[in-house]
Amino acid sequence: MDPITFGVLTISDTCYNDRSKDRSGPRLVSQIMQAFRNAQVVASVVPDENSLIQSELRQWINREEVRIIFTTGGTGLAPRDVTPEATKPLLDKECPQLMTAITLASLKKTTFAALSRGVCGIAGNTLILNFPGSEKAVAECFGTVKDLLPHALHLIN
Ligand code: MTE
Ligand code: CU1
Repeated sequence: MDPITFGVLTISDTCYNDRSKDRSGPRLVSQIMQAFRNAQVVASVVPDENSLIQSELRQWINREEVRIIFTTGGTGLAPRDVTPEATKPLLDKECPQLMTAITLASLKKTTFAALSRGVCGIAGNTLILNFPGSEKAVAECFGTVKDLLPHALHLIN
């Protein structure tokens, strides 16, 4: 795969208030660097606020070199969990089977995977995937999709 830039967006009130509590974001960054030689990564932390999530996502979507964005957190059932609602309006196309693949693999690890509402889709030339917020979950979800990503990007453009 050609060198590309990944975005890793941690979405969590707790991590926004204390960056040292963010374990899933750094875990994703290290997994990306291990899996993709020459990968560049931009990473950021935002609270569980629709408008702040969307403005960060939009900035990355508008950058030509950012081809894949992983979000982590805010996919569950709590009142403040709004990651899917913030992501969906930005998508040109949804990729529901990508999330089905993630969910199927996740359910083999834990039934609690049924409590994630994350979405996947394409915005411009960028593929966006909502992962849950735990370090364990992002490791599992990244492992499920990593081999699909080069072909997915090839198809997007
Ligand atoms: N998916 C995987 N693969 N592994 C996990 O441990 N945890 C689940 C689920 N998905 C989990 C998972 C749990 S316990 C919750 S509450 C939901 O993701 C939502 O997590 P979030 O609110 O942090 O996004
Ligand atoms: Cu949970």
